[in-house]
Amino acid sequence: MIKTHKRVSDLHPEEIITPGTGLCAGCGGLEGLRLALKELGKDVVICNAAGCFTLLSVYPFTPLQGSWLYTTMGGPVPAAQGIRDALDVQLKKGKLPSQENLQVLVVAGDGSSNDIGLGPTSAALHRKLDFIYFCYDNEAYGNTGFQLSAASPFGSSTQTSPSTHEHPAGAEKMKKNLFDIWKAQDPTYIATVSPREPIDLSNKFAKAKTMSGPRMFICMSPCPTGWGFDPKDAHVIAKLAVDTGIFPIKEYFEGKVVHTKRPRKRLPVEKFLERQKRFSHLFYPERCEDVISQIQKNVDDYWSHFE
Ligand SMILES: Cc1ncc(C[n+]2csc(CCOP(=O)(O)OP(=O)(O)O)c2C)c(N)n1
Ligand code: SF4
Repeated sequence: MIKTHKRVSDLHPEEIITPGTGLCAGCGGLEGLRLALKELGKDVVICNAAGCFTLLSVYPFTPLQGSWLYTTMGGPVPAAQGIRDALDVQLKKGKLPSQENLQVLVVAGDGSSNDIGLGPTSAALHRKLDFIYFCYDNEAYGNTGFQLSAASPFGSSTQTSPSTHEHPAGAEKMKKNLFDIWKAQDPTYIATVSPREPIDLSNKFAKAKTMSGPRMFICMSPCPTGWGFDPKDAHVIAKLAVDTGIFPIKEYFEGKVVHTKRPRKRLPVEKFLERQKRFSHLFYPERCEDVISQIQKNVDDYWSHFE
């Protein structure tokens, strides 16, 4: 039976990522990965797509206790396939004792996950590759200066989608629905998680660890540098994303989607938007009522299917 955590003091005390990394202070994705690795443990090999998290392990320094393979932006899943195959061959030949088997974990940003890496990922899902995918979703190409990705939300400003006279909303496309794209290929498990919901996150990783096949986590990753807020407020921003209903916390398992945390009374979306510089054009020099109302409507429409 899976042991479930009820309070933060139940979480594993051991840190698999030790303090002192090259990532920004207050990085929500890093907190998500720290919690995830507490659950997965040391026997993990990470296949990392080029992005911010590449700075986690820069040879010869690493804050990690497990192994790390750096790949191109499109390459982490093919790398995971190669490692899984190599482990399976060694296990089959009896050259690797079963207790030394490793969990293969992909760590990639939303740019890699939604854009260039999606084709190989879809192929691996089709082959039912046995791996876990951790997408830290900072809603842009963070490492290269915060450019628009397919996960950048409607109404946000990025380096390549600033608010202008002709394009006052900034990003004009809706965020790609990575959860549903994965769901269409019926993987073993998919979950969205937030670093501000550590019990929910940890229990989901504990559950996924007992399964095999493709398993996916999309981690809401407040990014002080790109989103424009004080690093000390990362937990507040992450909480507002859930409480406004902008970031639904859910899982997909055995054909069903279940919301594992529901905002009791959803706060207006502007409580989340007004705290970040990337949405400041929606409030100053004047309020863009049409864009704010559209964002609210999108959230209301989503939840109307489940209320
Ligand atoms: C094919 C390719 N194009 C561009 C780059 C340059 N590049 C390195 S990291 C990065 C951003 C990746 O964005 P994302 O996957 O969202 O991760 P994040 O940077 O936000 O951590 C880019 C564009 C690259 N490495 N490879
Ligand atoms: S730019 Fe954002 S996502 Fe990247 S390390 Fe810094 S806080 Fe994290």
